Amino acid sequence: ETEAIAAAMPYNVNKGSEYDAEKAQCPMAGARIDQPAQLATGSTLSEKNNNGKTGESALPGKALYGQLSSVQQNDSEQVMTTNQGVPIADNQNSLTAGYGGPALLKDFILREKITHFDHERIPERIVHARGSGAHGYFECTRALADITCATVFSEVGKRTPVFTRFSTVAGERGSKDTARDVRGFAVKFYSDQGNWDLVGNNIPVFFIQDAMKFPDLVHAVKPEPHHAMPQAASAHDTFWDFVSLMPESTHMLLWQMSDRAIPRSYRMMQGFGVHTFRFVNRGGESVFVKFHWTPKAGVHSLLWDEAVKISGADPDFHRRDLWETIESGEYPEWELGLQVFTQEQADNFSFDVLDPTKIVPEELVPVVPVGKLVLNRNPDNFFAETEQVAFCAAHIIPGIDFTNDPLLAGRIHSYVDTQISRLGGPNFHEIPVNRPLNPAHNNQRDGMHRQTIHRGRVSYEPNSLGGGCPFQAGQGGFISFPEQIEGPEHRIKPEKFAEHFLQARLFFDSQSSVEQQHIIDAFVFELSKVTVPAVRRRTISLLRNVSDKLAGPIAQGLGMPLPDIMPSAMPNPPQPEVAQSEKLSLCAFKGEEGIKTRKIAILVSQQSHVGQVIEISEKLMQQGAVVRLVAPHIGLQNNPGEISLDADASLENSPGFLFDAMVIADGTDELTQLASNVMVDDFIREQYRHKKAILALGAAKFVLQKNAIGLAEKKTPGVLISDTFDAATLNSFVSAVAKDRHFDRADNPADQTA
Ligand code: HDE
Repeated sequence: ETEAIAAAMPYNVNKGSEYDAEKAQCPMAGARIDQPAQLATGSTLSEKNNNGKTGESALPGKALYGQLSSVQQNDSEQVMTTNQGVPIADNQNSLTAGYGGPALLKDFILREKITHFDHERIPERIVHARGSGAHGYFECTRALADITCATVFSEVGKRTPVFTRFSTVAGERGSKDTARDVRGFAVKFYSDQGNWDLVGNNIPVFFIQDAMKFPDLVHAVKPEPHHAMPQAASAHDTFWDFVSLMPESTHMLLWQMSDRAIPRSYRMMQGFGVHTFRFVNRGGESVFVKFHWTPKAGVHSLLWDEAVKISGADPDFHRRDLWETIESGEYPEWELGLQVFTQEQADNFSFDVLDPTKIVPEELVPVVPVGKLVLNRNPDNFFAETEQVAFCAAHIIPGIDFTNDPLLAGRIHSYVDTQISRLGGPNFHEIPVNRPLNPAHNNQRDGMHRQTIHRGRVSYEPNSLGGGCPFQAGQGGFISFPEQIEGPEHRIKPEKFAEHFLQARLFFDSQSSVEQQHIIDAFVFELSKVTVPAVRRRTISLLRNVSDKLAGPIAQGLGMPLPDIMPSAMPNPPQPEVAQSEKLSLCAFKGEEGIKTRKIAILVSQQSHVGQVIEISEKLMQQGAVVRLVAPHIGLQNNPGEISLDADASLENSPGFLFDAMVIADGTDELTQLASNVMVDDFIREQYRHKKAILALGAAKFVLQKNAIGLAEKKTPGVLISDTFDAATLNSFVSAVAKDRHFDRADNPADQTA
């Protein structure tokens, strides 16, 4: 019988972490699972380059996985020792004088252990403290040697190892994943010209135009200093006080209030370099470039109500999602696209391309795909890799250069500086995850935590005692683009920086009506948490510059009259080139992956038809979905006369809002066990309210009748009720899940017309 039960359990070869008991098991304490060969090479540069340089892309050093594995520790079958390697006889009892006597100061074993423990934490990142990372590779799909000498782009098919970290901005290290916030999207390319960090966000613009304002912005959005509240939220007085006094933040505010700020998954969001950068080719010619990452899985978001609830049930929602999908072999993938344009084009735009509160609409400069990013390996140790990884906007390589964006200038300074206090000194580049694959050779010496043992007596240049080494790379090294600069020193910005509203309006006008409503709702929610009426008023008077279609409903939602419009710094702005841009709406990024990696709950009980449950699970898993059996309790659902189903999850530990869709299979006795369960009612209501697909088979219609205000009696978009589970039912359900949300559904089941 045990075999029969085992055979009946859902099994999905592609979902190791979810279902394959063997793969899901933790390795024996201390043991290390070696990467399969194709994984290791997938994320490394060509092995044949390891023995000396054979061309541009030759890397004298080891590939990244080799670099990290050389410091991996395998404790299996080892005796426990102190940090000095002294074997420890007893790890349970401290040394005392006599039985029950005082502990002794000379217990160096206890003291070493406690001292190390006392210092286990390092300061968290001042912003972007909460995050998750993964290893992978970047593959060039379009050679760009004509416009950049960055060898990452030198030839089609070339792979460069990467480490990527996604993050929220405002919350502390232990805060929830689903806060309304900007997401960091930072990629470290371990290129053969040294490390290049593209430290971007999932929103293409920023709040401020100048680094000078960054500490103010961060102080305003972080928990208020007197009582340290609220955590991971912008919905409070100080944030709105600041931004309502900073009209340049208006464009960013619209993005932040849009569904972009509550992504469904890190795997389902875009990334942007934000600033305009430069590409420079071998001849020293330069073009401007903007970086866009677009996920293959499409761009998908949560609903606010869902985000709030998820943060309670699973604060690690995004971290878990990233980890589990990579473990299961469904490697997330993004396309890198570039907008490339010239100085002459830039001069003629109605906005300044060096202003980080502006995008370059795709109607003006199309995005051209040039590569792909694949994340295929989870870190072995969160602290050693994800926490200690040090991204830096100043880490660029030959072929890439900065522009005079005044926000970027401050970033070039800030990142190295912050690592010095966060990682304890200037040698953080020696931490394995930060080490370049192209080894560092210079005369920098000493400092806290130095690992490298430099040999010889020469640590200066020029020298003759060391044979002149290390020597300058000359034309092969990094050469700054020789931009002509003239004019006086002053604290003034170019004129176009004074226009703050046209692109905010462009963004709003480019959204679907559902997205516009979500933006309005988000403003209403955030401002309803602001306790000072003058701040609410000022924000709305600012937003009137964008559109009264935005400001009006917000004022209404807050029960206040529409205030006067805030005077703008540029009363006669230039005519914008575009009034609507398709790619600003999430509707443009549905993705092509169908139900792949989507989480589907099948609600089961002792009354469920086991055969049908197994059939549904198999069919959905064949299409790449992650299926979980959710029951009133976990474990075996003893069904008299049938094989028992083994439930993965309970209604209590896995509520409906954690899933993308739900199924209730057919069963006996009108499925009374589910129909009478109040948690099933919650489950259905939330799936309904969050506009997700619902499939009810056979007797499941009684569950829908009894719950959720008689859903079975109504024809509701995305709710499928069928007596049988045949190919047509499966197909309709799969398209309903792939559609993601059914916004044509009433918010309240009672309002759904029959
Ligand atoms: Fe950052 N930012 N930032 N930032 N930023 C940091 O660096 C800073 C900005 C971004 O996963 C810090 O190592 C200044 C824009 C990401 O480790 C710090 C300014 C964009 C991450 C810092 C900005 C970003 C950071 C904190 C304005 C999008 C997380 C810890 C001049 C293009 C990287 C650290 C990771 C982190 C400074 C503005 C993205 C303090 C001064 C614009 C993704 O150095």
